Amino acid sequence: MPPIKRTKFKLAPEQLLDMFYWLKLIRAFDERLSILVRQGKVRSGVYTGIGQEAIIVGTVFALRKEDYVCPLHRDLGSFLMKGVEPRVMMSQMFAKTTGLSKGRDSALHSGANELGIFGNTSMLGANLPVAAGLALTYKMEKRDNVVVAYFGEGASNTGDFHEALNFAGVQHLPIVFVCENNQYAYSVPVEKSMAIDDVADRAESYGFDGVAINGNDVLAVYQATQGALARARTGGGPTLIECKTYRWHGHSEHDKAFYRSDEELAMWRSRDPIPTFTTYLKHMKVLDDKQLQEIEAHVATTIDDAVEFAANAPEPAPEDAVTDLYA
Ligand SMILES: Cc1ncc(C[n+]2csc(CCOP(=O)(O)OP(=O)(O)O)c2C)c(N)n1
Repeated sequence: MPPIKRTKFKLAPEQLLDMFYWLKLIRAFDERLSILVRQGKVRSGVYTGIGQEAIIVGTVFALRKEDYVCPLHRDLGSFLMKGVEPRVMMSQMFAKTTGLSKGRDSALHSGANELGIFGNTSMLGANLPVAAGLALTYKMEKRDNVVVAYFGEGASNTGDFHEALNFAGVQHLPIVFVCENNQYAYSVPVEKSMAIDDVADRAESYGFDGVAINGNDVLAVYQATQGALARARTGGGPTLIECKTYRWHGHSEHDKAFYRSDEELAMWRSRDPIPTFTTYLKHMKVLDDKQLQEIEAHVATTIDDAVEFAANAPEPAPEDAVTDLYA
C-alpha cells in the first residue's frame, strides 16, 4: 500500500479566518455549557472538548457536505460545523422541543441525517462498526463520499474498534478513523491502558496506514485529513489519524480530575490550539486586532442568542415521548 501522500494545500485568508472562527465558537460553546451546567440549566451530562478543538475544526473543515461524521460525546463542535444552528444545539442541551431530539433524549445521543451526522450511543467504540457500515454504503453506491469516525484512545481498547478497523481494512472502505488521544479515559492514563505508545500503530495490523500527529495544530490536522480523504475518495481505503491532545476539564463537568497534576494541566494549557493559531494568523497578516475583536464579539453574541433561545423554548409534552418511534 502506498504511504499517505503529504498533500499540499493553500487556504485562502477567508478560509483561515473561518477556521479561526470555528475554533473560537466551539470553545465558547463548551465554556458556556460548563457554566450552565453549574447553574442547573443543562439536562444532560456535559463532556466538554475544551483544549481539543483543533481536531474537530481540522477534520470537518476538510469535508464535503455529503460526507458523514460519527461524533463522540466531546464533539459537539462537529454538529455546529456540519450545520446545526447554535440555537438548536443549545436547545438540545436544555432538552427543549427545539433541540435535535425534541427534548426526549440525553444531549449526546442526537444526530442529523440530513446534515450527515450519525447519532451516537453511550457505548464506547460502538459508533465505529456503524461508521464502517455507512462507508460500505458509499462504496456499494459507488459514491466518492467519506465517513469520518471519532473515538478516544480508551475506546481503541474495545472489541468494536478492532472489528470495525478489520472490516474497513478488508473491504477498503472510504473511512477515516480519527482518534482523539486526550491522554485519559475517564481517570485512566493512557500508559495504564495501552502497552504501545501510539494508537496509530494499530492500523497496520488491519492493512492500512496510521499516523500520529499533533492534534493541537489545526493545520496539521487539516493536512492529514486532506491526505486521508483523497485516498478514501479514490478507492484507497481507510486511514487512522491519531491526534495527540489533552482535555482541560474533567471527563465530564462532575469530575474534578484529581487524578492528574496541576503541572501537567499547565503544560498542556501552554499548548492551547487557539493562541498558537492566532499567532500564526497574525504573523501571516491574515488577522489583525480589529478583526479579532469582531470575531470575538460575533461569537459572544451567537452564544448569548443561543442560550436565550434555548432558555425560552417550549418544554416537551409528556405525550410526545412516544412519537417518532420506529418498530
Ligand atoms: C463500552 C463502554 N465501556 C465503558 C463505558 C464508560 N465510559 C464512558 S466514557 C469512558 C472513558 C472514555 O475514554 P476515551 O474513549 O479515551 O474518550 P474520552 O472520554 O477521553 O474522550 C468510559 C470508560 C462506556 N460508556 N462504554
